[in-house]
Amino acid sequence: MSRIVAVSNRVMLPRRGNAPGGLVVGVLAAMKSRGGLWFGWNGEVEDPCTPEPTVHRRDNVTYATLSLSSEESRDYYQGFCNSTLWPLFHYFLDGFRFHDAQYESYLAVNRRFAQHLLPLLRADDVIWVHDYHFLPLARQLRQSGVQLPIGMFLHIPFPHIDSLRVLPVHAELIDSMLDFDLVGFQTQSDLDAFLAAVRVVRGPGSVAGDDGVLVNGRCVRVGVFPIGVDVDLVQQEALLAQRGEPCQRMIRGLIGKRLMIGVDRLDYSKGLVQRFKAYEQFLESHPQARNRVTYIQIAPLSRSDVHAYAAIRSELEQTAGRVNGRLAETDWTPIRYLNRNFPHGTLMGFMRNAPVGLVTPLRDGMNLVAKEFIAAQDPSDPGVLILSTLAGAARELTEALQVNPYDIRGMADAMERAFNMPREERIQRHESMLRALRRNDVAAWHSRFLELLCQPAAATGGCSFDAEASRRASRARRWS
Ligand code: ADQ
Repeated sequence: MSRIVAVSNRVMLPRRGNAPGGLVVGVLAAMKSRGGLWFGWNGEVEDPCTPEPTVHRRDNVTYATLSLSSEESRDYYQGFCNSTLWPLFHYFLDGFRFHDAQYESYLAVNRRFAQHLLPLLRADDVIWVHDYHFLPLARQLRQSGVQLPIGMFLHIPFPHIDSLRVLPVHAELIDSMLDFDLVGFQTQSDLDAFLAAVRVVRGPGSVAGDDGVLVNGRCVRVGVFPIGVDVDLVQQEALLAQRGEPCQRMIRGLIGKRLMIGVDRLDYSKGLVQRFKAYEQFLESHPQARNRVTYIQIAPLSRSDVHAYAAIRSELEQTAGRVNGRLAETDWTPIRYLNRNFPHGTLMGFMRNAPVGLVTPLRDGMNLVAKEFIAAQDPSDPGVLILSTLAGAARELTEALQVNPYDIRGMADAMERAFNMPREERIQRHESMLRALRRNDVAAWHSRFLELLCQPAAATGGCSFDAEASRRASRARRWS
């Protein structure tokens, strides 16, 4: 079996107290089950940056990491990754910025990482690149002569071409993505948006069907691979944590109030301000709920050196403060807002104790918290998930109470409905969503992706359309 080489912006060595985010959880699951090499940034910024990768081995995974220089952190990471690609791919055009120098830094970091990866590669490797930080990595590796299979999975949404066009280098980026052998997306609409962009950049003849793109006679396969969770593991974690001190303390702190929970990285894409306002509206229009429910929002700070993140943080503090100031009683705090990490198991225990889970991003590639909330529930008395239609997870979790995250009144009504949903209905919705979770769990996600990446294109039906007809069509277009 080939060795798997995973490449991601952030590589985290498993350590007690680490709270890995969505991408890391998925990659770690793939690496743990198959072993291999995990290569990327170690999260540190130093001048000068590490000249060579630092290598560690844990269980059957080798970790090879590099640091970033302060200039790279500013221009590549905070700049092009977090102030250009992240807002654009999540459709936040207000927050979008483009600077040539930051794009140059993005290319240079991709080049530097490719150069350091080269000597670590073996002849039988399969390379799996993750996310928007490394869209041009395959191009850099190919230019150095690498012919191994290289796949890319995009964890965040892929925007429609009409938004993507605002990025001056969009054609170049799309083109470089076509140096991968397989490009995977969370949902069908992300894939459709990518193929629409490819048609515009390379001509309609390059795409036929939705499983392949033809580039200079070579087939680049594309597909949908919704990321999932390890359902049994989450269930075990939730059960175990429920008996532990942190959960018991949380339950004591509720003094009998019913819990509504939100768990997110603090990011403007997660819709937290709208969520706080919807809760305020819910308490205003349903005064009987006051002093009976408590909303706990856990949101550890992320990317706090990017301006937009500092702004959302202060807006949230003000909104939570206002709601609590207006409505709190001596024995009741309506919103408990915590900017900190918890061990994963503890979070699953918190979720199991919550009759309502609130996952209302303004845009999200998938959202694993939605899936974890369902998996963590007690099947005989499950909680209700309120889920944004703009999260990738909404495509699978159709039995959640789906809401428009910009519709404050709609979300407030959903809270009322969730707290009062009869048990029978909750059980039936939960069963159906649990089935969906098991169909697309984290093992299915990585094994489907890697199987396809390891197979030659002809064996998988990718680019099964008539390549010669497609070439004729693009020649005809050039002359018309
Ligand atoms: P994120 O937006 O980071 O990642 P998300 O899907 O929301 O990820 O998952 C977050 C993960 O971090 C969950 O496993 C959650 O339990 C954990 N987590 C969150 N807050 C925590 C806390 N306070 N303490 C400990 N753990 C915490 C990107 C995309 C998503 C996509 C994932 C995976 O933006 O759309 O679902 O990758 O592909």
